[in-house]
Amino acid sequence: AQVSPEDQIELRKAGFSYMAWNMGKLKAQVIEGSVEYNQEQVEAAANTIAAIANSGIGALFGPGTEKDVGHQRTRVDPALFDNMPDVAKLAGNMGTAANTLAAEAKTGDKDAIRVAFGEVGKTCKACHEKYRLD
Ligand code: ASC
Repeated sequence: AQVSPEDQIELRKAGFSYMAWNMGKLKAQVIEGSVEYNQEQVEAAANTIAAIANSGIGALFGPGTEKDVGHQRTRVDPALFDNMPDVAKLAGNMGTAANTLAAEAKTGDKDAIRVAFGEVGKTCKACHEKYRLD
């Protein structure tokens, strides 16, 4: 089904926000310890991050989504649209790192989860530094 440029921006932002929310849960439980570690919740958060990272969210960076549309604001750098092979590589790295995080979450090995969490964070940052404005 066709998704309008305005809806593509809304959906991709929702996807990234939902990933960020789940990264926050992991941060609280395995990095900061501000929330007690819960195996089921950690697994669910990691699985959710992996699912979104591997969902084909890149398809929501279609023509006409290089700038704000209607009510939707975007911080995307228009340069992203001229570098799709690189973007696909960065996205693939995120998917791979997120799958590793999900696998480590399943084991419950907190040290391994911390490392895998850090690796996922690096893949978020890699794309932001290249293709997100401000
Ligand atoms: C998050 C989040 C990001 C990434 C990034 C990692 O939890 O919202 O954008 O991690 O900060 O460097």
